[in-house]
Amino acid sequence: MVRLFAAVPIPFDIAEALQRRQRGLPGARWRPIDALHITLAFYGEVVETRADDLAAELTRARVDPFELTLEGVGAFGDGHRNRAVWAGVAASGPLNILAGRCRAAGQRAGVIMESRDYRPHVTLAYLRAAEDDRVGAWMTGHNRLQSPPFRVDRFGLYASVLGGAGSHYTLEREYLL
Ligand code: 2AM
Repeated sequence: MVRLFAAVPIPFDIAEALQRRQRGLPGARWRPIDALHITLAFYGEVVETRADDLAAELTRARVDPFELTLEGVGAFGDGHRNRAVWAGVAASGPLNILAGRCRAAGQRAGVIMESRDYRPHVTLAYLRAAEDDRVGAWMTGHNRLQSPPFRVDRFGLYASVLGGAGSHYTLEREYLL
């Protein structure tokens, strides 16, 4: 079994600017710079043969290259506490279409997909017992985040390997738009 997701990688200069915001929040486990991405579709644990089918189906999940801007920050919680902080993504039709096509590719390959709404974001940290007022203060300090627009001309199929210091991602296959 392999844990898979499709994602848009964040260009290095944009990721470096995000990295400068990864501080000042006790309890945050900041994600390393090479792990920063925008998930398009999450496939979960998939058997290897189905992973091969998925990789092939994703060749049909194409849109023309497009531009994205990162905008604002936020937090995801589970109703009790905040679990992650993230950078937001300015509304993008092409991104939503690409995400829908990656989801459809999963369904064609026989992956049982979760039915969550698609909320594009770049997770900056997972939180371990971070205090709500500190999370609020960090968000207030960064809510004017606005990246320069960057061109999206590829996406990847990534495997997520759970490790002691958080998940590590490996690029399994890259798709040029
Ligand atoms: P996250 O960044 O908000 O945690 C690899 O885990 C990627 O798939 C992450 O970007 C993660 O989002 C996303 N993802 C979507 N649904 C997920 C789920 N049910 N479990 C784990 N990761 C999920």
